[in-house]
Amino acid sequence: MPQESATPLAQSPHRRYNPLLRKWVLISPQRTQRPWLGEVNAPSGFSDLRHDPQCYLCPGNPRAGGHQTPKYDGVYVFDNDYPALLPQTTAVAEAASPLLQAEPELGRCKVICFHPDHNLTLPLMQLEDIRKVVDTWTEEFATLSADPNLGYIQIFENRGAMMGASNPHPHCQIWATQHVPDEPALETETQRDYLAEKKTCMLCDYLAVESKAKDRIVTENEHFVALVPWWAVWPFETLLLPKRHLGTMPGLTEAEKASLADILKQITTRYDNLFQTSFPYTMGFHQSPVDGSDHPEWHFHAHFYPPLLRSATVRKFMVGFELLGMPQRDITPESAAERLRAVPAPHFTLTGSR
Ligand code: H2U
Ligand code: ZN
Repeated sequence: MPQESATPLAQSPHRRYNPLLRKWVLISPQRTQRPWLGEVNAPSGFSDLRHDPQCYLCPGNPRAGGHQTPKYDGVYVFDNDYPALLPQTTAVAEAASPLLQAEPELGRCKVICFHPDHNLTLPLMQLEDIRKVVDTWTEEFATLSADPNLGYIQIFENRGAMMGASNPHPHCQIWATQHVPDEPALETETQRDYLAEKKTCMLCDYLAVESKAKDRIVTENEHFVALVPWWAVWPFETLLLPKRHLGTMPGLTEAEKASLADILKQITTRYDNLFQTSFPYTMGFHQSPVDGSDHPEWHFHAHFYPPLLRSATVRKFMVGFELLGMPQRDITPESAAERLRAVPAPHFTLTGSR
């Protein structure tokens, strides 16, 4: 048995449990006692180009398959011209073995342009314009959830080439699927089991713990909290939680929608300011499945998974031990939250640094 001592978590290797996904993350804070090694890159990732004639998401430009993006002036939604899922199922051949299972999967794929301006990312958008995006997400969720063929709706944004985004024009995607995908299916199971056992909501309880501890909270407003979760895998991963228990975006009040727009602007601004770059990430909303069952266990939330580690160019790779064993991180979630709290709040491009 290895010797036990009372070394604080901030100094010794340990693992932390993620109850939403029933997974562990290895934390090795002794590798970088000080998370900040002083590397600074020139401000990057921003462009002054408001309209790119080559961009298929800019108003009035041609898209694939002979489509044209109209001259929109707010938020613009269209069916993905290269959808990963199709609205009709096609039968698949019977498996030759139970070890070779396959089943059809139908779905819908949409693209949502946040704004006509090619270079206007969420942190640079006006609050009222982000609010229009929140309203569109809510309407799209409500419409798609009425389709009896669909069981789950995933809204997500891939931002930056580092995350595989094919176009810098601010946009997100919706993939709505017949089956509930693995990650939200597991979150459904863990939240359901927690509710059955404790008679309370896991994420309501978690938020109460974090609100008391305070050291992982990055920012909050009247209705939302942004925090680096206890079990964060990515260096500056955050979780956005509504303070009230609700399962889906259509359950948000008008005031909560305004608060959601505000917390999105706050967190994405802090991200950009951290390394003075257009901070890459995958973000997405996890909402209750729309599979026809009641889901009292579900607490609506958003995950931000950003890959950057120390600067605008140095990223965390999930390779080696992480790929073969379990995720690992060096800086503690508490020091990541501290870094994100410490950055100045106004966006750096708006404060004269470029
Ligand atoms: P990403 O940048 O996150 O890859 O999203 C862009 C989406 O836009 C992508 O899914 C679609 C791609 O299929 N697209 C169109 O629908 N029409 C086009 O003309 C080009 C790209
Ligand atoms: Zn564009």
